[in-house]
Amino acid sequence: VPHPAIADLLAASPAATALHAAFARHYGQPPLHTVRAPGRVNLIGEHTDYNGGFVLPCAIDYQTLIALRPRPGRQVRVLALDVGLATDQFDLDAPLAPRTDSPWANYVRGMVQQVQQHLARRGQVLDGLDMAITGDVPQGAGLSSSAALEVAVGQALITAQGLDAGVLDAVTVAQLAQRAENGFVGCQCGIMDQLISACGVEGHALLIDCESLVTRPVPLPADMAVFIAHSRVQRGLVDSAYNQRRQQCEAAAQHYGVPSLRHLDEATLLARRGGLDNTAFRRARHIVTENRRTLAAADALAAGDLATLSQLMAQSHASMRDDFEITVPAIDHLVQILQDTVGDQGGARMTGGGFGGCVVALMPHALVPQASAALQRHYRAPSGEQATVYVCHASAGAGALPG
Ligand code: GAF
Repeated sequence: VPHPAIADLLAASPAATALHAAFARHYGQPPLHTVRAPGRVNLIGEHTDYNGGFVLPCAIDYQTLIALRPRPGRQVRVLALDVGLATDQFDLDAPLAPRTDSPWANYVRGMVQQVQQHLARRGQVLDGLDMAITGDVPQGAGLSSSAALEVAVGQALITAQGLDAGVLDAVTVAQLAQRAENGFVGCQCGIMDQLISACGVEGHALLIDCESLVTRPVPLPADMAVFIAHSRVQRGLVDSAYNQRRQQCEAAAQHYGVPSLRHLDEATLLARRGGLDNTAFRRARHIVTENRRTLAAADALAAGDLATLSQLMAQSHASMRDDFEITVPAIDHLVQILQDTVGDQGGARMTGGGFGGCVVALMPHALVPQASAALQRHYRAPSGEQATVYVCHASAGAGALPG
């Protein structure tokens, strides 16, 4: 049975209905359009994006929704349903500053600013609009709720202005969203999260070359579930540890004399390691081997070779644990439980930036009840909480809802 398109399901969903009602109540008129952008889960290829390498994420069927209506004048007004109906308002002709009192607003402001500058470079002007935002991407879980918000704002502006892909295409939306996050929000992330949210393909993972930004959709077998377990370990020190890993990778690239670790092969990694400290060497080894594993995993998935996929995901997890040092004991335990359950019928590993957050497993739908039961029986976070499970379907990237 083909999975009904997410956009069609959403257009009539309770979330969209509640969003439209809130918009109409707040602004005194109904919205004219509704757009969506999904969160994501990365199947393999971790911390490779900012090293110009390969990643294999899929968009998930948890998303940010924005209802909108163009308005005369230069004001942008924003209503956030999930932040207690918080609001923001700013003038498109005034300098735009980050708001320290409401972090959520900075994703919106940063993205509006980027799109405005992009249009200005083409001699076009961004007009005012009203937006109302809601969504079900779990926040702080490592499933890219921020990228979903940025890309949804980009899609809202495209739809409000009727921009065609010649003016603003999906890859450019992702680049602008990454720039908004780097510059306006202050997180030095790579391009993966924004690109998969903008360019995801229904029923597929996307192999992304983060240097050229060329993508290859890789079909997920129809009977395969994308099983995500949130460890309930709060991701501590995420930004500082993330930025530190980035610096260590850059130092290693400099040592080897390559523009990025993407351009280092495994023979050279070993042959020219003299003088490089052991930590930076292990960081580089993770990136170089992870790029190889990611390319191999895309081929294994496309060929339906689940035994190979299983090994590659296990090796990826071990490399994140031992060489990149971004896992924590509770996450290692969670992965072990899932690996024991799925065996060579799928695979499991930590996903995302690390230090807590989520584990991803690919497995036949038939194994989902068993995997959930194993987690209930054998897993507790240090806080005593159980893992939260999300069984997902690979979904399409951002777009406008019908109607
Ligand atoms: C976070 C970042 F935002 C991504 O760019 C990526 O580096 C990921 O961590 C690790 O693979 O999600």
